[in-house]
Amino acid sequence: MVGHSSSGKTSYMAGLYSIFGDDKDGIGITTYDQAKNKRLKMIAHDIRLGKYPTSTDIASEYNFHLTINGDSIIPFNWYDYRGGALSQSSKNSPEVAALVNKICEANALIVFLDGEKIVQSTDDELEEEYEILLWAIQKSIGSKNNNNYFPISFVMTKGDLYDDYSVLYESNGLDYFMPLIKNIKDGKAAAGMVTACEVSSGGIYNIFPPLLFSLYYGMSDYIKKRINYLNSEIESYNKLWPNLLDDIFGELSEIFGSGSYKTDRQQARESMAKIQQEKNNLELLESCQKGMKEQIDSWVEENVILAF
Ligand SMILES: Nc1nc2c(ncn2[C@@H]2O[C@H](COP(=O)(O)OP(=O)(O)OP(=O)(O)O)[C@@H](O)[C@H]2O)c(=O)[nH]1
Ligand SMILES: [Mg+2]
Repeated sequence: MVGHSSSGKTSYMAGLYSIFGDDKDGIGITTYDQAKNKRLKMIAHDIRLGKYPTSTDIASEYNFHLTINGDSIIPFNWYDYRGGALSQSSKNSPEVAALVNKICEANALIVFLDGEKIVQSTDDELEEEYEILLWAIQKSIGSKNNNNYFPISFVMTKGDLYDDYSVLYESNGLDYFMPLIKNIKDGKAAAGMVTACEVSSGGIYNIFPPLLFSLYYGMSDYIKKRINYLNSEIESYNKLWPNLLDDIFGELSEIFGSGSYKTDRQQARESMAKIQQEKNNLELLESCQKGMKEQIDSWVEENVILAF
């Protein structure tokens, strides 16, 4: 996720985690990093009491696992890009180059637009604020392969400041992004959406769409690549160790105990079991795609998101 300082990235992440973190029901996210787990929950707890987090002064990365009904399915990394860096940069700065690289490597992008700024800023202020970000996103899309759609979600934050989200949708700031939105719509490299959210003492609303949109469009490429890789691993294990999976001898040596060392074959069998487990997980995820698309379509119908 990328967005300027104070656009609401960390608050969003904490809001997301407070609802979907360690969720045992349906889709959830979890981190085994106990310190981060505690910190995210603490931030959300504080926000509900009206106290926001301090600014993220360094870029931080969360190593999450996607869970389905509490079972860990795939690992994914979520990068909280330090917003402050963008305002002080020029197009040729190393920080901007690093951002472009990061977006190129990513499976999904969530752009945070400060709900206060996009409504209040003048054209000049918007240009100063968003020119580099817009340029970086455009450049990244240009270098994506066109085999599948790269998901880009624009999240307008701080929706609680307005009686109606239409203020955000009709803002000068969102208008500034229209050329990029049109490019995404007309091209085949990316799939885009806009939504508004709020994370405040009044409640946490509308934070699931960017996650699901990112997952739906971002994961098919990942699943394909991973399954191809796992299949090639299975093939090479099978060549080296025929009939590894119904390895009776391995079972027997486990029962009788083979001393303090593990045989190569036992090790291979364990690796093979892990590969099979990951493949099962990926296939389970793949089977959720249809349901995810239906959910996204119903959000479009209900104007919760605007897709393009
Ligand atoms: N009213 C309202 N204010 C919000 C909301 N989200 C964030 N804020 C305000 O915006 C400030 C910045 O939020 P953060 O989540 O820290 O923003 P950030 O994008 O992580 O900022 P950096 O870490 O500096 O890049 C908070 O201190 C709040 O004052 C929201 O949903 N509603
Ligand atoms: Mg932050």
